[in-house]
Amino acid sequence: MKIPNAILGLAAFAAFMPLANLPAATGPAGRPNILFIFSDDHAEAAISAYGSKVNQTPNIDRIAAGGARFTNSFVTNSICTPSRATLLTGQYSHLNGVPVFNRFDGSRDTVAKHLQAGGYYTGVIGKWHLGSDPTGFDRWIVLPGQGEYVNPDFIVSGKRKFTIEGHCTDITTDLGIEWLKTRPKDKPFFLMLHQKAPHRTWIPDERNRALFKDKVFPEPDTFWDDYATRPAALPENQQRVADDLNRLDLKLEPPADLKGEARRAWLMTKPAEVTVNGKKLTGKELAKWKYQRYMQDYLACVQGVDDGVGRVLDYLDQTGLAKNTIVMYAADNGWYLGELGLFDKRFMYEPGLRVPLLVRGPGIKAGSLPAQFVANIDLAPTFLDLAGLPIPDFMQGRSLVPLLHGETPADWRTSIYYRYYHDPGHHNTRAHLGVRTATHKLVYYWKKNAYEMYDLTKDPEELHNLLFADGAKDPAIAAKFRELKAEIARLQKEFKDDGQYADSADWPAGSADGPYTQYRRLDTKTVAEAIAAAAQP
Ligand SMILES: [Ca+2]
Repeated sequence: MKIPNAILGLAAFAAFMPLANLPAATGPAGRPNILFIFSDDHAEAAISAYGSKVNQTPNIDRIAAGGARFTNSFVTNSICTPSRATLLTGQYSHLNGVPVFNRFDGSRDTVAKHLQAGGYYTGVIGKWHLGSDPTGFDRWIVLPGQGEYVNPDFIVSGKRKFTIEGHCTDITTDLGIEWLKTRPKDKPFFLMLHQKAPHRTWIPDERNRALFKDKVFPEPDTFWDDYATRPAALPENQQRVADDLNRLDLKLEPPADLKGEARRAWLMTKPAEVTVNGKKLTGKELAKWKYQRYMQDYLACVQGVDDGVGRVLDYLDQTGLAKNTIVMYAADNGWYLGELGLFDKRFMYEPGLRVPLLVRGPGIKAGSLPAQFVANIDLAPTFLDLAGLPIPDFMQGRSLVPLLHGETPADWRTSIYYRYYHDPGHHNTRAHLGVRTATHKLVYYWKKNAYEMYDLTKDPEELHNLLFADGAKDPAIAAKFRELKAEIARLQKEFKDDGQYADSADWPAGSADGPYTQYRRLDTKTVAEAIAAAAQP
């Protein structure tokens, strides 16, 4: 067991967490509540506190203004299901058994089980996407698989399911507030409030759709990137705005006479020609139009998430809970807003690797900007440390509590190890691993035995692969290449990555998408009825 940092660095917590009571103290006055708000595919570049050029997120910004905004926060495998398994276990994919979209084994040890056993009332609401039912939670209500944006189904314990009418983002927020209202008041709480939005296919609520439908967004500098110097994986990727958005993504209306499979096939087609207001668009002109359509709906979905954050923060303020509640906001993976011509995540270029992380609450200095390298493996240890509970050895991350208190442990990490497996998989994105340091990045496409290396100080947009052609003949480049390869080897040893899932034949069985067909269907429910149903075993 590692000694909780909350015990070591107690000064900021002393006012409400007496040393003598640690770690057994329970009750709302003894330990902080933890509200973790998670969204799906929310780019750091679509948050105004992070300097967004395309939208304003006033409510997420409230967390930054009242607390800490991490400026170097990364993800270790930039897709949904693996990120969620890491969130629960504090482990890399190769140890938690979820390298791709496979089912999480609910009998594994998780942060929720430790918090529950440690006296917290625990819950998860919304997007789960781990295939198995949640374990370690006192009251949970989650979407089956990816879930739906409009009139979504939810599942609860006892293999039951029902529909709640409305928009998923608003419903998830309402469920969160109802959960808080009806929770037992004699324990601190740990609530994971997980929005489905702004995940593809980007269906916003009507009020935000109306706000964004005519907005125009600047294309990023690298939107027309030709991938010169990076032949290993970018040219064959299928997550390009210009070529890979389908008619459903673009909200094009199918001909009325199309039904069933024919209608579905029409919607799944990636159009090379679209008629807009009587004008036929192709080529560059069409790519530019697709970008606007994509951004309008994506950012409208983000706005719904931000609205929800605001309502939850208001509830905490109005009830007085805010003074003893840590609120965290994060996203499950990075996201491309047209950088390198891309949408989606996966690639460990900066937009895919970076994730927002904002934290406010007791003991955290308002407006602080921790710049240390942190990753999603650190979240589970942080929850436990905040709760004054020991961090089990199986967790590979470190508590962020010292960083939240303005301290920098002398041995804090200076590099991030990354590994993406889903190949063959969605979007034809090639499997890769790599390391990011303060100044450089090395990417290795192991199935192609191809490397890319970038100097992030001179080339922050990662357009110039230093190893292209005869690049490695330059002695300085060759030396940096050796250094970064050695760093990858060191990190693989530290994190026990033996390449367990490098071959797709070795991926674990089971799907993150269920099946949920055998779950018993109940009548449509209101939010209050749904939370009441979730309380029954
Ligand atoms: Ca995601």
